[in-house]
Amino acid sequence: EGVLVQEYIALKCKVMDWSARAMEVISSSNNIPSSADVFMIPATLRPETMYGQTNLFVSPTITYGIFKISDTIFYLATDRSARNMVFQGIFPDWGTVPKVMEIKGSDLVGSSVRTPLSARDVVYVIPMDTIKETKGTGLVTSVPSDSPDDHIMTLELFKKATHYGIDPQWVCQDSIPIIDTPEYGNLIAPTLVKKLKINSPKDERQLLAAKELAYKVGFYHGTMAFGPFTGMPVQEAKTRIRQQLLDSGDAFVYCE
Ligand code: A2H
Repeated sequence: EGVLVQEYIALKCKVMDWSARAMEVISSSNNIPSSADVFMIPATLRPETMYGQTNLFVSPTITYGIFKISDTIFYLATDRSARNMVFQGIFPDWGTVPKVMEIKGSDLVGSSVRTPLSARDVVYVIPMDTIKETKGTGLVTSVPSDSPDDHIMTLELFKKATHYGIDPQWVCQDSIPIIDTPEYGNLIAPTLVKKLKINSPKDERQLLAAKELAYKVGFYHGTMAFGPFTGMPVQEAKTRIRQQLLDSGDAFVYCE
């Protein structure tokens, strides 16, 4: 990671419905008033793709914390990211990690959240094994149109729903075209996954190549194909959409 600071946009995705298991764990802890809002907080480097969110990924093996912002607002993320947030002034008391409870990622699967800007509005929480506890907030918003990782994981989960212990209906099958490119059309990730013959999330080498290409082509040659900045180059739209998310209070800057 060197000495460079990575600046993420942390998105506030309000929980609409808990999975049955999450509901059980949360009500028995008695630490979150039923009238409070809990937000799952994915971290992204690509705010301009948020129109295309179709699911939210959690790691089934990570234990997440729920942190108190106020009597009515709570954030869900990894402990590690919460410690960083303390020093960035995101929590009310500088110096204290306001953790009220813990919950396993596997218990969160099947919950639903509201996703700011997304054409889909409310999306399901589904599992992704490759999420690292040591990066971001340990939650990843799924944009299968522009992220090869998200696209291949979505295909895998749909094909092997029983193996993953999920309801296939939770997995959104339609990528939303949001960025157009001269090279790969307006569904860059599905196009690259096919072209590079990527069959599973385990095809790490090809996935890395697809990710780099998707990022470069999207950023340097892409134009917006969805939303109020349609027709604008991605390079320009990116900073505007980022600022819009911050101004509306739907996101905050998170660094590590
Ligand atoms: B990106 P970097 Cl459309 N583990 O957001 C694994 N991946 C994680 C993560 C974690 N703990 N936390 C964040 N990420 C993902 C959008 C996106 C992203 C698109 C295209 C590419 C892309 C929608 N998912 O990332 O290692 C998040 O997914 C390609 C790398 O810090 C985040 O941005 O550079 C990105 O990886 C951060 O990765």
